[in-house]
Amino acid sequence: MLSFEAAKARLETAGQSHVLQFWSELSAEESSALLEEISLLKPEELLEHCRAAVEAASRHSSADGRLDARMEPVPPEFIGSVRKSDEERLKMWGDEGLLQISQDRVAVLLLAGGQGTRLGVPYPKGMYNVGLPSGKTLYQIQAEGIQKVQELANLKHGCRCTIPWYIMTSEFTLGPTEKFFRDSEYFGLCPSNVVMFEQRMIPAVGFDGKIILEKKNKIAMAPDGNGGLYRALVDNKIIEDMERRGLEYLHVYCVDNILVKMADPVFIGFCVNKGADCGAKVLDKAYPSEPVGVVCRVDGLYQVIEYSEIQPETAELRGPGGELLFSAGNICNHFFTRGFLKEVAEKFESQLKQHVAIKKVPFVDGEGNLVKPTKPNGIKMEKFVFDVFQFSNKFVAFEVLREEEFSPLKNADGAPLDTPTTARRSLLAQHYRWALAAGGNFLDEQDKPIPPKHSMTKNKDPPAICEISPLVSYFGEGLEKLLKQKNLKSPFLLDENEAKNLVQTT
Ligand code: UD2
Repeated sequence: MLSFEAAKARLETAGQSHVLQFWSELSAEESSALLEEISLLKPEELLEHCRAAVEAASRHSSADGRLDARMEPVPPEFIGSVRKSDEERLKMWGDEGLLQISQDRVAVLLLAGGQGTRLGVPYPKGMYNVGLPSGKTLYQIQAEGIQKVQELANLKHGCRCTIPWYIMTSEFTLGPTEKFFRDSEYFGLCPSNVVMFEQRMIPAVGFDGKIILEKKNKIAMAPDGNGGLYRALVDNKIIEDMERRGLEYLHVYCVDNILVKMADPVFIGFCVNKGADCGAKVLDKAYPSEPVGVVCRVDGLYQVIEYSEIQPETAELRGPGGELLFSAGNICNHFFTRGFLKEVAEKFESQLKQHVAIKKVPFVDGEGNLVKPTKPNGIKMEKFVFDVFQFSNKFVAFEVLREEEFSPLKNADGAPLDTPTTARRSLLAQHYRWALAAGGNFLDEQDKPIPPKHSMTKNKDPPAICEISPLVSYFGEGLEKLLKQKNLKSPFLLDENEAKNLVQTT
């Protein structure tokens, strides 16, 4: 444990002596917690962090550093696309992906270190239950997706493959996530193939360059952004772990998209087929201010300009046909080769851009009173996971269909978009479409037929409630043999037991 003198010396070097201003008032327990926190801060890094934060904040409010004038859209011919590809090509990519999976060369990595401030629940977002008939949480849906993809590869190639699941957490999410997985018995996955690790936390800084105290003995810390992944991979020896397991490809995704296709064989196959070291799924932006970054080129290099950093005028630019000029929306689904990750970790991590968010950070004032600021008072610095695209040797973008792949949970119910209700609706609408396509007929509670509806209004529930367990079908595959010409009473839950019943009644 760091001594008081050593902590004081460290903080003096970094110009942060105020952190100890309440020292004489702290209990033994409180003071050791503070010393512990200080022991994790390196004085030179802290000095540089605070300096950089103030500088970045002053740049943030000026036009310097804006990339809008240098942005170019990605030419459509450089984007692979589900919509524009025929069945045969999609099958070829899917087969390639399943082959790689069957050879134990593919893993998934979940970014789950965020605080989920907008959703406002006191537990990690992955533990959220959006109110599906099954009551499944996002984590469970993802875990079952992994199992199903493994099974599809096993069936096709007669193997017993594994898709390891790396989960990046932070100080906020590690404990509860670990407990949730343990209590849920890892949703049937082997615990040794679920690897949780922690990203770093960094202090929030005031406009005067001083780190903010959220309690008399606690520095206001926040995770270093999802681009903290690359440091965390090194800190936790994850690339070595991938190497040991013979993994070549990683599908990285964010926690809150209820339609995420885990280890999507088509996306993986597409990237492998193109010889890419780095790839991103994109979709047509729904409207100019949609909160997704845009994949574009800046000075010839692929980059994502985040929604918080693009100027509204740029986001609204339109092409000759009235379509958005910058329409390639990023959905935080990325592909990386292990080789590329290693290169980033070794050579480029320190060059990753620091993005600034000016936030209201609760703090203790000089008298030790907790203050909830009414206007922004703190600078938080974050790295973004996609900022490595510019270092890739071969980057590819892959356009997917929104109704099949993207419905994020960002806000609490009551907000107009991206809420538990919209996420639940998107999943149920998808499963309803799959069941109709497989030839199922829906009945209401009184056994009266519910007329099928092939195009649905976004803001309404589908005409019948149908939820299909990922353990039965993950991409809509294999449903015909179960549902064709079957009467399905809404609400209909197709889990493994129901699938067995249906097979028996065929
Ligand atoms: C992210 C993308 C945005 C778009 C959108 C789609 C980034 C930087 N932005 O924006 O372009 O694709 O998602 O939904 O990727 N996380 C961590 N550690 C952190 C911060 C976040 O692991 O320090 C995770 C978080 O748990 C989540 C993911 O990163 O799984 C995305 O974070 P977010 O929800 O804050 O990102 P958002 O919606 O602003």
